[in-house]
Amino acid sequence: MSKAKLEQLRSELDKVNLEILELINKRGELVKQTAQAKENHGADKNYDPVRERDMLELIKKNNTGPFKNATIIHLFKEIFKAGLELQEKDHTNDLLVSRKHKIDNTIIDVNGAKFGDGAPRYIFGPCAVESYEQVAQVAEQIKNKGLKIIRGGAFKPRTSPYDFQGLGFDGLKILKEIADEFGLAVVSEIVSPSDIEKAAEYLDVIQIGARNMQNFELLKAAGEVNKPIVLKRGMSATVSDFINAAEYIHSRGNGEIILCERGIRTYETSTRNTLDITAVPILKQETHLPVIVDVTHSTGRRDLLIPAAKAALAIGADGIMAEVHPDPAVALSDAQQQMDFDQFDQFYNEVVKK
Ligand SMILES: [Mn+2]
Repeated sequence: MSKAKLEQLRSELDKVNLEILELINKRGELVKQTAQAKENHGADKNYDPVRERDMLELIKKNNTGPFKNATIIHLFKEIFKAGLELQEKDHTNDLLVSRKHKIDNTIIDVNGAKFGDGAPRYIFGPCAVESYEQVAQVAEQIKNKGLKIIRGGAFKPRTSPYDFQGLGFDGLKILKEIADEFGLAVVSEIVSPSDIEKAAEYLDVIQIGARNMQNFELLKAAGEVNKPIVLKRGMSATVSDFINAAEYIHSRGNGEIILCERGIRTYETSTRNTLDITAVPILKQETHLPVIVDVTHSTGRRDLLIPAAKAALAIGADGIMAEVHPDPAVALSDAQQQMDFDQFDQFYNEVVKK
């Protein structure tokens, strides 16, 4: 073969490559348009296995070689897969909670504490509401530090059904009474969709806990109420699961969502959960929502609260949640990890006041 002939073949190959490139991109455009047309018809399923099989059959029937059918099918399946990914990528762009949907940070004002405005915000309080006296003591500590928010659990989803389950609405009433007395806003967890509307009368912020992050009926109910939501990450939820859970709330009209990283379950046993610290900047990049870190439940260790909080703020968290109890040793839940008042002072001096 002459050198000139080889050059000519190579240049033809280059030309064919560019033609294939053009056709693949043309196909990508058509796939996107098809997805759009499907959506307009109310069909939400992008992947249609029957349609894919029909397309592959048609290709096989027309294959004249030199490639074998198996090779051709393999190549086309890759092209189809790339098309599907193109549709999926476009779909995440459409999420209401995504940064692509809204570039500016969502700022959520809770009793003057603006979550997402760039300054760190704090939510402290006991794990569970046990009595008026117990909550009032914590409220006084919070107020004396010039802080604005108290947390406390009235409905406690516990791992064991024999553990303290909380005071329910009686607990919410205690929280409301004390919050009014001390000028604080109240954050508390709701576990049942049917309680949300009634609970909104007592609460300033509704928390959805880790164990309920994929309780979709609860998420929908939270999306229909006119109160900010603290949504905790499920202990086995990926960042994508977490973002989609937030989307459930936003899709029903309530865009005031504070995401709370609270640790995930791993094989590590030296902490109660593993604080997924990089989830914070990922969530900040992927969504426009404020992101806070619960240092109590992620670590499960009092000695790690301060370093974990410092790390969370250093990596870009909009706030910290931590549990404080007048006498943690006798607490009805999470006795191992709540701060007493001396530790609260220390936490305040080292983390909040700086
Ligand atoms: Mn707790």
